[in-house]
Amino acid sequence: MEEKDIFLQTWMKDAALEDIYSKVLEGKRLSREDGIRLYQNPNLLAVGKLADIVRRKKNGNYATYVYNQHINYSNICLNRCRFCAFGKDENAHDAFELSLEKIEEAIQQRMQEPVTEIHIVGSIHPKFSYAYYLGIIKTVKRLRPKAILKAFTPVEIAHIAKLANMPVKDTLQELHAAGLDALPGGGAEIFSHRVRQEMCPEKLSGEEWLNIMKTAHRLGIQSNATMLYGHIERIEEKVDHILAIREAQDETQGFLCFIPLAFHSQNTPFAYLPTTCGIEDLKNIAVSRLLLDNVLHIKAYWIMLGLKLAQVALSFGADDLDGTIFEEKIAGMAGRTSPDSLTVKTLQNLIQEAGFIPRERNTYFYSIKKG
Ligand code: V47
Repeated sequence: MEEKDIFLQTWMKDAALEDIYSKVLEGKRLSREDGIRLYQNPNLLAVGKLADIVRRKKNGNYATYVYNQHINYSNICLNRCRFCAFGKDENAHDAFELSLEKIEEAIQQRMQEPVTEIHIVGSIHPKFSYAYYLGIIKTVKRLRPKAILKAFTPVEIAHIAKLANMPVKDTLQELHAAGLDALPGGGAEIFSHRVRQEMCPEKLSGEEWLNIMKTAHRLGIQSNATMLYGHIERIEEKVDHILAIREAQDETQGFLCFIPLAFHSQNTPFAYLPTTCGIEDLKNIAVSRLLLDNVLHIKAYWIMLGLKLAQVALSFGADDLDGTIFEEKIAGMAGRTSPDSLTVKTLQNLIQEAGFIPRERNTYFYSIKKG
């Protein structure tokens, strides 16, 4: 055995992770109990090292970013989830809604830039019609025919299907035909019924969220998946959430990446909760990487993690930083301290300084070669 292997073996033994280390080396699937133990293990560096082994097997020395533009079409929301500082009543002073002309303006403002992905999410608006949602898709595709449109979480898709008076499958099919390319991973929160009752009782259930994603995948619409942590959830609930994604992925292979989202509590009834700490953030990235053997990419979403921690997360299992963004309102309204847009140069520097090779990717994680 080489000296470095002996060192690793001893380290993992000291951290009481020797058996999980063996599974990782053999490429064996980790169990629910393994997931709970990893979360409970106080040796963050050892857990991170395990995640890094998997990350390097799957994604080598590369870390990616995307040239994207986020647009939020409205924050006027019928659901009013308790953890969300973004959603507002119609008459709130900071409520907003974008007409199709305003969405066009937002896209026009960036037309000189090589945006490859447009990410659009909003709210469960009380008045917008099905035609409005189709209008968003058509507007984006008219102005930016080559960009990939990633829009509408399963929560919005369920609402749009009601407006269209059609089953979800037919609605997705129509939206896809109109130009919707992929779905973002939002709205998943934590699938646990207990947590949802407390935090977002009006929202789609975890099962419904998963079913809509699986339906989309079967129609050829790929998506991301998220998990919101750092509030009232328990370790077991996070592990079960991640394993539910893993199970769905076994069925459809439609998830492109997984994004653990750090909860920001300001301007919510949960403002008494402290901001997540770095240890917790890195743990969530690392455990997700280790449990999700069938999801190729883990995103360290710098908006929620902050730039410095997102950069460190690249050595704890993450292989993507998301992108240029331009305008972010969801965490922005909940006390985010990071900026809301980054240049490609900054993204590349963050990746390089972390010891990885930066690569621009598109929504589907295909490399974009320049020049
Ligand atoms: O679903 C809401 C979360 C999500 C708060 O798919 C909050 O590429 C923290 O899903 N503190 C929306 N989080 C964001 C999202 C996303 C972002 C970037 C990329 C992708 C992708 C998806 O944000 C919501 C919810 O889980 N959220 N409120 C909050 N106060």
